[in-house]
Amino acid sequence: MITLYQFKSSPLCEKVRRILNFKGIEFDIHEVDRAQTALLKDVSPFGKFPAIREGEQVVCDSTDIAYYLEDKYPEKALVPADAKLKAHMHIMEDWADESLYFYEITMRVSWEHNARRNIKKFMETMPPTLTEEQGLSLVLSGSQQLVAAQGLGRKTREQVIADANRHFQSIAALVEDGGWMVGDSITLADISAIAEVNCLLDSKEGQDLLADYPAVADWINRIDEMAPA
Ligand SMILES: N[C@@H](CCC(=O)N[C@@H](CS)C(=O)NCC(=O)O)C(=O)O
Repeated sequence: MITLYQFKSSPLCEKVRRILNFKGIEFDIHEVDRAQTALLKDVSPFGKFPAIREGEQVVCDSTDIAYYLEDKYPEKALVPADAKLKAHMHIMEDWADESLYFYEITMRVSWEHNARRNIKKFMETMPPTLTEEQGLSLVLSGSQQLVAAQGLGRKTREQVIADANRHFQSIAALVEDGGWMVGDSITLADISAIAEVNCLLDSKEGQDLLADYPAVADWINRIDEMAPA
C-alpha cells in the first residue's frame, strides 16, 4: 500500500492524488503538520511535500513521484510514448508546477481577502494550538515573503490578474472542443495544470476568470471524472 504524505491544501499534493486516482492505485494519506516536518526527514529530507512511501521505497517531488508511478503502474499511461509529445508535456508540466504555482500562491494565499476565504483549509495543516487569526497571520507573512522574493508579489494586482487571464486563455485554446493540453489524451500536463487552476479557483479573481472560459470549465469537469482530487 502506498502512503501519501501531504499538506491537504497543496496543489502539488492534489496533483499526486489525481494521478493515483486516475491509475486506480490504492493509497492512504498521512497529513503532515507544517510545524513537524523535521520528524519526516526519512520521507522528505528537504521538508517539502508531497512524498510517498511504498514498502521500503520513498519518493519525494511530485514529478519524480509521477514518473515512479508511471514506471511501476504503466496501465492508464499519463506520459506519451512519442518523444516530441513527451517533451511538450514535460515543459507544460513544469510550467504548471513552477509558474502557475506562484499565481495560486499570490492570489489564493497572499491576498488577504482570499486567504480569509480559505483559512479553514489552511488551518488543517497547522498546529492545533493556533487560533485562526494567528494562522492567517503566519500564512500571509510566509506567502507574501515568498512571492515578493519570486517577483509576482511585486506586481500590481491588476498585472497579476492580466497574467492569469493569459494563462486561462492559453489553456482554453488548447483544450477547447474536448481536447487535451498535449496530444489527444489526458497527460501529466493536464493533471499538473488542473491542480494549480483548482487552487486559483479558491480566489475570487480566479472564479471571475473562469466565467469567461467555458472550455476550461468543461476540461475541469472531464478531468474531475477521470482523475478526481
Ligand atoms: N518541486 C516540488 C515542490 C513541492 C513543494 O514546494 N511543496 C510545498 C507545498 S505546495 C511545500 O512543501 N512547502 C513547504 C516548505 O517549503 O517548507 C514538487 O513538485 O513536489
